[in-house]
Amino acid sequence: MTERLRIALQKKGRLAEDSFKLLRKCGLRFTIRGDGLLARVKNMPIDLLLVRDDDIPSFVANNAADIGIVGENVLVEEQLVSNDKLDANIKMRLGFSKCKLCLASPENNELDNIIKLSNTRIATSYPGVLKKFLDEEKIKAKLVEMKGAVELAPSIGIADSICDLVSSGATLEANGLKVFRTILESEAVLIQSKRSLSAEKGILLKKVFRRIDGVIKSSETKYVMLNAPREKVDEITELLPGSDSPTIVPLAGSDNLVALQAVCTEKILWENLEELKLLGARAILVLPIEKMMS
Ligand code: PRT
Ligand code: ZN
Repeated sequence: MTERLRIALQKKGRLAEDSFKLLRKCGLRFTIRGDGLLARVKNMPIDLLLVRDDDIPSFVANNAADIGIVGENVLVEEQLVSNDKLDANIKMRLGFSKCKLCLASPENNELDNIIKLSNTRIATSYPGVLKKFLDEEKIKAKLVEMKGAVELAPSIGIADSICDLVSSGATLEANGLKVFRTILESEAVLIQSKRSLSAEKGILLKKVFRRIDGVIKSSETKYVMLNAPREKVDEITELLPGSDSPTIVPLAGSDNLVALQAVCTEKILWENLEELKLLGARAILVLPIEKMMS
């Protein structure tokens, strides 16, 4: 019987949809039902284990899943608070669910520097990460552990400042709080244990990694086509973010214009296009790339 690879994913929440989308882009076909703990991938020997994000590092470490997708913040916290050393390590950074774990305090109060945290109360859902930070900074403060709604702690009088995740900053602003220090930057990561896998699973896992890598690379990679004055080709090539050796094709009926085509591996901004235009580039097209394999 074919062994099935098991991937632990968040069932519901901020990571869930992007994790499903990533795997679907990798060619995995599956349906998520409301109540199920397992979703079967129809076209590959893979099962998806759908759980709360906090359980993902220990499930990977304890062999309930072979790999998992989780926020780096959760992985680091679980590693710090777990009694045994967790065998769950970052294999790939996935580039979505970016956020920061920050210290923030009520606006207009003098708690605007970590030195001033001594002997104060800090509310957080990340006691492991916060304690490590405070120990490294040699600051003694009281941690008030909360499971959620950490941003309310100062206004209800149970803490002087908070240590919480921030993405847009709107929640902090709505609660009159201001960030004064970032202690961890986070994004979704793919994690794996150091356990060795059967040859069969190993081959399948390599295939999944190669596809994920291809999806991540192709999301920023663009195919650029433009017409350029022949004598400006070198300067124009230098301006194309993350491209090497473009294809240059003569343009029918024009002696001094060429068509240039290149794969750009870095983000292309409007500013890049404006600079290209200043050098004489015309008819600039930036096209998405759906799949890549090198
Ligand atoms: O139920 P389960 O335990 O699986 O989910 P959860 O409720 O613990 O986690 P969830 O779904 O809220 O978040 C999952 C992961 O998404 C986190 O562990 C982070 O890695 C990542 N992430 C990215 C975030 C945010 N952005 C984020 N903004 N997690 C939480 N937030 C919170 C933030 O603390 C604030 O309270 O969202 C609120 C809005 O943020 P602002 O700054 O945009 O206002
Ligand atoms: Zn959670």
